Amino acid sequence: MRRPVGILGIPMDLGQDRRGVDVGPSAIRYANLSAALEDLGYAVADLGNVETPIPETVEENAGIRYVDAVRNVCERAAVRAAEMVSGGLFPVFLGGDHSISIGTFSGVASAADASGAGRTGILWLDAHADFNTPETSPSGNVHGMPLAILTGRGHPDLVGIGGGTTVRAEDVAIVGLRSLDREERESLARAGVNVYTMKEVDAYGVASVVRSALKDLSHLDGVHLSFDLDVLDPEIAPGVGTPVRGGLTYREAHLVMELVNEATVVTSLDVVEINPILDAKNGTAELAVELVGSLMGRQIISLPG
Ligand SMILES: [Mn+2]
Repeated sequence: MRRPVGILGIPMDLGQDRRGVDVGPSAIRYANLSAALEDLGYAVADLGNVETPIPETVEENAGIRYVDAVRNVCERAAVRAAEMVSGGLFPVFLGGDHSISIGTFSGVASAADASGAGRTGILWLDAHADFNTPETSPSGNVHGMPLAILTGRGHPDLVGIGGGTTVRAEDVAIVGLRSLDREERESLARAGVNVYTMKEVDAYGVASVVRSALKDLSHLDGVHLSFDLDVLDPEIAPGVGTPVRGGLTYREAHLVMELVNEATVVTSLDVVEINPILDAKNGTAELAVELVGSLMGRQIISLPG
């Protein structure tokens, strides 16, 4: 039987410069995420939001911006994430900027590990690798660092929080990459993460790329899908924190989700970096809800029984 879905908002915008992604959870709820999942036959529990301070009320740390506050929010998110897993829910986390994944992945992976459910990997759908460390980051913004942190690289206050689980580089696949900082490129290449850029998508087709990425992760017991809306082309998803031209088209994005659904490997989900202030009539959040529907089993033709 399919697990009931738990929804948890983490309205954090401390990991980046532009305001607006803190409104992401409201925008996705306004686009009727719960109803879309209930239509697919899931029981849905909305568990509200993780308490998150606004930048005006927290102290700026030297070096990495707001590192203490980001850490606190991620610790809280990790606790809630672990509770969702041990309560038998399929967790859907609504960001917020991508630094929430430091907490969400740590929480779900630690709980899966502790319960004997085994090893969890990551499918990272993103225009960026988010693989900066404090040494390589041009901005000091944490949302450019979560994947490095989750593999054990980065600021000691952020590595190993929420149960201490890190992920091995070979248990991670990035799809849709098209923008890297110079030194981040070197560290990503050295790390041994499975990487599929938009060049591979263009050359081989998105179906072939997704199948390869799923094969890279096939040894794992579970996969955390971290879905940064900026993997989509800004023409179809203008309401994101850091848009980059040349992303997935509407049909490519649905096909990614449909193929991932067929593989039945995903055990938890982040939906991050939606910025309603930069959006047009909430279209990016509505698209996110559509794509989550495809990930969770909506079919163009569904046969009875
Ligand atoms: Mn990202």
